[in-house]
Amino acid sequence: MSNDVTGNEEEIVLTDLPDDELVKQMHDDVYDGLAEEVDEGTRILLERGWPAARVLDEALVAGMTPVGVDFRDGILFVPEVLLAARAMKAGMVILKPIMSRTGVKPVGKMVIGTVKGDVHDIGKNLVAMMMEGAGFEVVNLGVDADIEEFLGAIEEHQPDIVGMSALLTTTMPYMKAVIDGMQKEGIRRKHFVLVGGAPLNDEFAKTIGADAYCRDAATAVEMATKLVSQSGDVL
Ligand code: B1M
Repeated sequence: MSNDVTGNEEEIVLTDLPDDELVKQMHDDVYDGLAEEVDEGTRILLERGWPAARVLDEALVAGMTPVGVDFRDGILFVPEVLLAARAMKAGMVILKPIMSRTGVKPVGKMVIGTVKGDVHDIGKNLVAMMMEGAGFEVVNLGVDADIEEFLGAIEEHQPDIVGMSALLTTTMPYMKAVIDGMQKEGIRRKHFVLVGGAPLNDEFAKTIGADAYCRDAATAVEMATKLVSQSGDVL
């Protein structure tokens, strides 16, 4: 909806908007938690020939950025942020199968989860989607995953890469607990460990004994692809 010169609300017809205005509208719709509109906008951009990765980056991820800033600054609160996250997911659900299809041959396998105590999954799911798009088979453990879940999935799926996500400073240390668990089982050197999440950095990854910190999904894909292609030399 928007106001016309008389102050009355006008219905915005998404299909009538040119690409740039549609993308701006989608940023507003993510911010306002309007899942149906984000779903529609995502479909329109795909129908107009946008690659799924571009829709993801320019319409959805860019739409979520001000949500993070306003949550941090106390302008938005948990319920609004949840709605925005759901709206973003409405678009991601459409993009996921398309991005998964783009990878032709399986490049490798990844087990990924958000660590125990942490329910943030938007970034982790983005990483999982991008990895699938790059041709990896991904086993997604969801959120609040404990050591036993990680070790069980590693044993069952024998992944090349173990990925962990944490968005809270209080849950970051749990990544080390998982790595220590792998060490204890004598399997640490059989798998690469990549970690990510907004509060992490290279130094932290090094300290806990991970192979690398990935600042975003694209870096995770690059790093995983590089490590797997070199794995003959390393593992
Ligand atoms: Co939360 N939250 N939250 N939250 N939340 C943050 C993280 C926070 C920074 C907001 C703030 O205060 N500024 C803050 C953490 C402060 C800190 O510890 N440093 C915070 C807090 C405090 C909390 C609660 C404690 C709030 C409360 O209840 N008082 C609570 C904790 C709940 C819990 O987990 N136990 C909480 C709850 C929530 C919601 C449930 C409301 C919701 C999560 C919904 C969901 O995920 N399903 C939520 C959200 C949405 C956010 C913000 C606004 C956005 C996070 C997000 O999705 N970003 C966030 C503020 C912010 O980040 N600016 C905030 C978009 C996403 C695409 O980015 O996750 O960073 P990101 O992922 C990136 C990279 O980091 C990287 O790639 C991704 C894509 O490029 N990456 C990886 C991530 N994981 C990776 C794994 C890899 C590789 C790369 O493996 C190989």
